[in-house]
Amino acid sequence: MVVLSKLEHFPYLNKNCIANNLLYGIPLIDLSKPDSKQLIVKACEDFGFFKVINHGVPMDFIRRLESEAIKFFSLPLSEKEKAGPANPFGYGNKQIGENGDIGWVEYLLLTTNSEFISESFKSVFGDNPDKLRLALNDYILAVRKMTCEILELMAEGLKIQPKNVLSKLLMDEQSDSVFRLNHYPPCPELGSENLIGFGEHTDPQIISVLRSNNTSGLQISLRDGSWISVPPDQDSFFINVGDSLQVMTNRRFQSVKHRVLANSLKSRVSMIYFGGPPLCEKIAPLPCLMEGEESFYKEFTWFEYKKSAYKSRLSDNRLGHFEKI
Ligand code: GA4
Repeated sequence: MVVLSKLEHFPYLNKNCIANNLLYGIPLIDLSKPDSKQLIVKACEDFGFFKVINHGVPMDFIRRLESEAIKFFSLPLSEKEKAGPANPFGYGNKQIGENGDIGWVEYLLLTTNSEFISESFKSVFGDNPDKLRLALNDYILAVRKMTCEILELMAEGLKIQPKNVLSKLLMDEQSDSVFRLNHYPPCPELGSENLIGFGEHTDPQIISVLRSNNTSGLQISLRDGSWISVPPDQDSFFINVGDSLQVMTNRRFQSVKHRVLANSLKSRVSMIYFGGPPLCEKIAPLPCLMEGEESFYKEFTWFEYKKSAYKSRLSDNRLGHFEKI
């Protein structure tokens, strides 16, 4: 009985979610349904996180990128290291960022802006025309398109005009977006202990779009501070509200804290698109959402926020420095 009365407040929870996820499900948004605008807004307010189905990204693009990523991560370490270090872009292993964070993960970090992957890729892999590069190109363009559709539905749900206020930041030639391929190798010695694959953090950008294979590990933090495991689903995407969107909505949405735990038996492969604005863009609450209220934040540009974020540790509260006292 208690469960049912709680669920009434979460209209996006369908039977599928309830079966998958016990008491608190993960909000599920069907992009082909007319009520998705309102449900996206509700999911961002309640969780800063939701799962998307009927997303329109061709399965072939997803499978091709996954299989190329697996081929890359299967190379000998010495080969992979030729594409490193991930500073700012390239191959990284265990070390996350520059400030001492460590995880049970190896990854490729790439920029997606203007000259796009070919340039970023050349600096990482040299001139080698590569199937991975082509797979990345198709995948990122399709995922960016879907992300922009989601941001436009969000703007409509928030009654913001024009509806491309958010999506235009990702479509801008100067958009400072990033792409990440993560590989979490299995860790058989684990036993019942939890090993951190990627420590808890929020994403600094506007929005992040994650797809993984069918290996568990991702957890999100709920508003009460508890952690729940997100059941993996290789056919869906998972959307995170980032710090910048928290500021642009003056905290109506909050960026979601998340982490990844290593799995003792199966390898986890995830691919994440981090949609960011141009470096010179002011990150401030959208005036139409303010209704006479004060901004919780000082004025800053994405460049200033990013610079400060990259000096922080993963679990730091990065927005703290930018709050008005
Ligand atoms: C988290 C989101 C993205 O993965 C990322 C990460 C970045 C990195 O791996 O270099 C950061 C992290 C992320 C936030 C704080 C800083 C920077 C590691 C770190 C300790 C690419 C990003 O944009 O911010």
